[in-house]
Amino acid sequence: MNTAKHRRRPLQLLAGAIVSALIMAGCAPQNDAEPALEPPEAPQQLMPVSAEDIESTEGVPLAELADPDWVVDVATEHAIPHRAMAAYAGAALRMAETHPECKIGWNTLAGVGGVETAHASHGGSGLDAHGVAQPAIYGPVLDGTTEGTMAVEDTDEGDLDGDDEWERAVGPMQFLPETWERYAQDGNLDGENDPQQIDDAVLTAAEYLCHNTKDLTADEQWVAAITTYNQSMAYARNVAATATSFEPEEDASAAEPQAAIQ
Ligand SMILES: [Ca+2]
Ligand SMILES: [Ca+2]
Repeated sequence: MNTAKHRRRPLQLLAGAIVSALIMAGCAPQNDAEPALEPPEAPQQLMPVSAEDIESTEGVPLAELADPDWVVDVATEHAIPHRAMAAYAGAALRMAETHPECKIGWNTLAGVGGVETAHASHGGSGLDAHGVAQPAIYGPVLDGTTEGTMAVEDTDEGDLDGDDEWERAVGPMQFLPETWERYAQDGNLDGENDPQQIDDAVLTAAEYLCHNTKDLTADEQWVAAITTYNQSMAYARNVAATATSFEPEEDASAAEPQAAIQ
């Protein structure tokens, strides 16, 4: 039984959320342990195909914004759960309307979601018919006793993370409760902001990534956004590699008919 392996991943998941919270509190820690790594190039920001008959994303649940056939095809191609793919795609379409300057692609969100919780499948979880992680996803208790994590005292009285003494990162996109409270969005339009619900979590991540960012197609700004989510160049490189892996392969035979259409 490989206990160490099972324990390691949550530590990786949480490093960034912790740092994000500390940055917001104005006391970013030194990051001496990590060797200097070159920042990655920004992945292409990929846009989904919209569902037919949608003139505005306003008032439409995130999961209904992208073309359902496109969602299934791309999700299957990249082994992303379909429900998570619908959320990534819907969030990119919504943001294109509400924050066009940010240019966030579905693959940046899928890169974060993939690295954080393997698209809400971490620890045997999965998304139910409402897009809610079952069982709910919680990071380790941030009481400072686990190597690689810091102590983060409770801010939510246990409402979101079930712990009224310390904090735990919550949901598919691993938000600390304090960060969630600040940026929370209602992606599925059910009137609740639920960090365990994939549309809410992904749209909140998109808002967070675009909050101080002008253009995610620029290398420096993409890296700045991702390292705000998690202040680690290794993390940024990991997300970049994951997001880049979703780019369509160059296919000379496919290029010709597309060129003909134009
Ligand atoms: Ca708490
Ligand atoms: Ca909601």
